Amino acid sequence: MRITTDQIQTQNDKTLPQHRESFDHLRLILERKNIDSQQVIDKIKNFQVAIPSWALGTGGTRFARFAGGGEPRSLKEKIDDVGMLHALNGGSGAISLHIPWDIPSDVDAVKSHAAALGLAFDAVNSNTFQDQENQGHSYKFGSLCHTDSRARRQAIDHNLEVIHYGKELGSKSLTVWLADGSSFPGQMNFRKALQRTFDALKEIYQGMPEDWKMFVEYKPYEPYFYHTVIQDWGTSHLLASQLGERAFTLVDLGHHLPNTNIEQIVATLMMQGKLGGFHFNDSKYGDDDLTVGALKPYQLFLIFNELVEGMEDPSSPNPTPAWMIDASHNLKDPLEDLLQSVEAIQLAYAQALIIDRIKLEEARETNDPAWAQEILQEAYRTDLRPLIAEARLQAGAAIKPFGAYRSLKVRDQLIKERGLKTMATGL
Ligand SMILES: [Mn+2]
Repeated sequence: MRITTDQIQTQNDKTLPQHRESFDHLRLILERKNIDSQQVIDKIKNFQVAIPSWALGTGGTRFARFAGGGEPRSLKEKIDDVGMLHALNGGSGAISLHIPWDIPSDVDAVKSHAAALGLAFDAVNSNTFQDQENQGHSYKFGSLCHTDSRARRQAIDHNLEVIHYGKELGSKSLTVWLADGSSFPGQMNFRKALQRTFDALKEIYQGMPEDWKMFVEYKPYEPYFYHTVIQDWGTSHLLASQLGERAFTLVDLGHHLPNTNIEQIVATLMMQGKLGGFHFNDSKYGDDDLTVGALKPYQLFLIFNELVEGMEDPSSPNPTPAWMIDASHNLKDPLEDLLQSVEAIQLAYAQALIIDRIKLEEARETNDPAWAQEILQEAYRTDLRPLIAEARLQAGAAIKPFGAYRSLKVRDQLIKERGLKTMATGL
């Protein structure tokens, strides 16, 4: 299924007069603050968040999975779904593939299908956190950290195979997230496990093309509950630094213990030029993988404040990070959830772009915390939704993507096309 420009146009016609009124009003408010709204809009239009191929189906918990109906049955249909998201919001112009759930069997067909929908291939993701059928060695006790060199060899070869698929599709980066760890004290030798992981990553790193980047993701616990080999940003940064200049840390918002100051981690990594990838989601307790901005939109704004500072600093050594949504949808329609997530990301980004950075630095230099808070919250509390809508309108997308999605009855159409009891590959 595809959403046509005519359908978008018809939807937009309904809300255009109201949108014009709201946006004109906002533009005046921003003008009074000496903010050029078009400059902000252009940055929003250029900001593309990748959708992972596993996010289009219903996610489960370790207890149950309640399929939602009309789930994509193939990689082609997953690309169709991302294409629809991109048609609606103009901000989801990339897909991040997971291997082996989504092995492209006909590379040329997959490439041209994605290109026709305006989609690029972002980072490719390996999977050594579960055993595949007919796999020679189990990952039950780890992959790159495994005590058995044959299991490590298999995991290294898998990552090299993922790079191979990525190369064919035009990806430029590999994301490595390892579930490796232990659940009981004494089970694993911390030092040996980290050393083995480093040695294996080195081989994978050397197997990447010259223009590729490696993103090393960290996570403090889960699926193992006592220790994780790459538990935090410090360990990831240590590995990335030793691997080489094309290895970076990847920050996943859900991969921190409660109340961690993620914005500070972002600032530190960008200062070192080592923030390579970013996974968006939201959480209350752990790696809850909820809709971005559903719980802590202010924290997201504070994180974007640091991201913008790092990205706008001409002397910053940090490349533009690869952005991806990494969430699971076990209650909502995944496409609706993703539309909400992208909007929350764009809003936080826009809010961070209108912070008066000169005044903020003055407040900091004169040790004036009250004034600093005023400046931050002045930006945060400005309703920029009409500006995001204008960015979408200019990009040929929907003024109100969520409303358009419901009004077009997309899910009903998908159920008609694909059936009620389809099941997307993934978790
Ligand atoms: Mn992640």
